[in-house]
Amino acid sequence: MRCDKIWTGARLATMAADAPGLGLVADGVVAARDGLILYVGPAADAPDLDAGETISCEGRWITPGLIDCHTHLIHAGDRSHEFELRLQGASYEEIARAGGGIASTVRATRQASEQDLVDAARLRIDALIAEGVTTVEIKSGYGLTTADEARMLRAARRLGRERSVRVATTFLGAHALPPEFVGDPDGYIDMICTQMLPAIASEGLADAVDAFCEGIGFTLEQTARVFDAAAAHGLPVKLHAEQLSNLHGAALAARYGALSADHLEHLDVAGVAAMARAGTVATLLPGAFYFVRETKLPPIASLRAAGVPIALATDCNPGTSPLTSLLLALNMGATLYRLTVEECLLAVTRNAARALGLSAQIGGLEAGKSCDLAIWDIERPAELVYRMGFNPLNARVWRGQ
Ligand code: DI6
Ligand code: FE
Repeated sequence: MRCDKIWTGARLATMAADAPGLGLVADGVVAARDGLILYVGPAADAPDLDAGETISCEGRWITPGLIDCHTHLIHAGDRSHEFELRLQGASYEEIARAGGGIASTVRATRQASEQDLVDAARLRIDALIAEGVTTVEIKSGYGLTTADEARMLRAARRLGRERSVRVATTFLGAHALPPEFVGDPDGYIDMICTQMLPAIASEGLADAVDAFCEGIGFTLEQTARVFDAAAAHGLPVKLHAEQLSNLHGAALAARYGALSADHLEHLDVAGVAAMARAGTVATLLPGAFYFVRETKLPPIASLRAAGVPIALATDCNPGTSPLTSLLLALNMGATLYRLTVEECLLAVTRNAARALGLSAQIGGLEAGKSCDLAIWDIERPAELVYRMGFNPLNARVWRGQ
């Protein structure tokens, strides 16, 4: 069989949907043709492969390229000063009153050109790429006008063209109330549904639609209107739900067949059941939990018992999770949430792909999927979860390159 490249002498954690656990293969081979996996599995079962290039992995481990399925990577400005103020005892409220918080990121993002946004985010995406990440989701949500949101999403798409990484974009117009609409959140939701979303959809700038359903964000009713508009444009939805309080956002998201509901610290049993029925992924964001020193744990045992697929992501954002290490998010998933090694690794591969609606293309080493690989200098997959601040990536392959 003719192929472009073959990796031999590897130990594989395929994360394949039909394999038990991590889908381990002791003496494995991966063959790529035209950017896709042509064969993956035991060397002993491999067909006759006639490769342009053969790479010997010398016993290293290969996993699917990692997937960061929830980020706010595109933004301008700097909020490290707020962090300093908080360490000196200032409250969020005081900081917000002084013009800080999310509003300061919105101001800075509105002033930034598309080029500025790409330049600032490049450093962050490169940090992820250096850890074997091959797919990154990027949300808008700091522009809050049609033009500013569209510019954020164009910058995200451009980053994906500049770097060897797949970028999935999400329109998060309903992230915060812009200053122009103070006192009129329903007016802003009207504008999202009748102007912003149609414009963004017609330019093909978003792969999904998200909202921040929260006391300090938008209500259940407002979220439902955004979801209806998304459905009218054929876009799948996901939701920031139950992060600070329980508004029953996850159940609403499940009713709309959401790809994922994210954060979920305050999720209740009814929400878990609704997500299980709908097949909605629970995307957990331990970086935000850690950074805001949250103490309410998401209902991991209930999610596990109900068979809700769990994903982990960085939530990279300037306010509550300035995290650009998916490997550290793995460690936090285990340390803070007591997820098992297997759960953590599936959470940034197979389940993260599902949270993006990309299960057919990525998230597992399986014939026909994109040949996105992370090759690691480790002795056991558990090392990827166990270590803190250590990067054992040996090589990264995206679409067979
Ligand atoms: N949840 C959060 O924690 C952040 N946004 C969201 O939807 C906060 C974003 C920020 O402070 O910039
Ligand atoms: Fe977020």
